[in-house]
Amino acid sequence: MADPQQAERDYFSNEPPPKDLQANVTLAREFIQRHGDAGRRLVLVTSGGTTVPLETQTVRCIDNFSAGTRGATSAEFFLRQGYAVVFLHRQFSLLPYSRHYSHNTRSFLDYMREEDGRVVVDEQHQADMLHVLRQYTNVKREGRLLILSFVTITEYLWDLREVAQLMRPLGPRAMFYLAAAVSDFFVPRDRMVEHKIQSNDEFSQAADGAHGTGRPPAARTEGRKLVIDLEPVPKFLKQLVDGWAPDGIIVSFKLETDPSILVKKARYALNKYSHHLVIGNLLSTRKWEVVFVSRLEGEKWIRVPEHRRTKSFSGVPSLVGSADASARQDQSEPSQS
Ligand code: PAZ
Repeated sequence: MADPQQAERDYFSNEPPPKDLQANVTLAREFIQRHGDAGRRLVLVTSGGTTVPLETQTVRCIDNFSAGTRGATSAEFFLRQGYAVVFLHRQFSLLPYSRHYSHNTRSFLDYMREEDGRVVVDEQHQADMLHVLRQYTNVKREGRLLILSFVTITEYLWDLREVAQLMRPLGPRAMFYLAAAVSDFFVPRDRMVEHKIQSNDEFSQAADGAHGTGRPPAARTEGRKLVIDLEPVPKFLKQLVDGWAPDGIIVSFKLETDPSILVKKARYALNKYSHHLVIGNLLSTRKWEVVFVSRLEGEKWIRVPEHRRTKSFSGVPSLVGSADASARQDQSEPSQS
């Protein structure tokens, strides 16, 4: 089996950092230091899906499913518990607080009307919006939410590594809550074609020798077929647990579609990486049930009662991966229909 440290060195020496990495690191360093000095608990919440670009000048990519609902909702709950939150999310996926009014079947403009030349919120939404706005304003005033974004798997991993290393001195006051849907496969930079992959042979780029490697590009046309030959992304959870933040509290998520393997795979991840908690969920039921798998408590299912499931408004789950989520939701979630 490949040495994880060597795999890390290879990955980060081959895959270039995102353009905004230094800017993100500067913001994160100040944020972590400020809250660390104040004795506050910090959580890095990752959210949304990573993309795998097929071309350097990317027209096409492979995406991982996730709207960012779990991450954005969970971030709100951490903030309510007094945490400072670094919210590392897929660009344009759901954000804490604004999620209540975005990515909906209705536009945020539908909550408002014009009155005497001014914009006002409709009466029926006043209470809910005020509730959300107050939470958001408090968090903003206290500077407890730092929002960073990624698009590709490589951007995600660079940001994760840098932020985790900055959080390392906080020890167990630092939590990592890894709800992002991260690709297991990718196109290495030295096997990526520069330009848009052509469907017409006449315009195709050289089918072999990508970047002088002698190996064919990982995504290419052969005849009229698109052939995609991805490589595995190194398992960075191992590096996070052992190297980047060895004293941090680490919570990973496991998404499956086959119910018969969910718990097995969650247990496997827990044993393999020796972190604190794996939260398993199935694609089809993730909005109302999750399973917590930990060494201390074994396997524990948390479900939103059936009569409450239909209550959540579109795009917002009833369950965010917290033991008393449904109870707390009573007090905290706006009740839109
Ligand atoms: O963002 P969302 O609420 O639509 O979905 C959340 C989720 C299913 C992506 C998350 O709960 C999760 O399981 N993340 C880890 C996915 C993975 O196994 O890589």
